[in-house]
Amino acid sequence: MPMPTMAMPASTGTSTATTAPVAVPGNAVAIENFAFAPAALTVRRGTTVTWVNRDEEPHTVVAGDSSFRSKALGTGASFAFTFTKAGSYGYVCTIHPFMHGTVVVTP
Ligand SMILES: [Cu+2]
Repeated sequence: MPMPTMAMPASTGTSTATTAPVAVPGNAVAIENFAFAPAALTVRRGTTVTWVNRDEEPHTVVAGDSSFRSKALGTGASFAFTFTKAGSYGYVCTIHPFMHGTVVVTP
């Protein structure tokens, strides 16, 4: 006896959310909308961290303990610093002191 062929709806698959927010690569900090993103970054000792200004406004990246200091970064400009010592480095944008971030360097 004939088996009715079940018309299975084409499986379109579950919509896996592959559209993750554009993650900044592990060692990069974006400067966007007057904020550092991520504001807190943890890296291993010896890592070079790069800040990229994605704002229309100039920003700086200046460590609280002066271990690094960028000049004013225009739109699209970047600043890189290699952390050779473990520790916690707080930094600010000296133009907008309310902008601050932290890089934690693990041994
Ligand atoms: Cu700023």
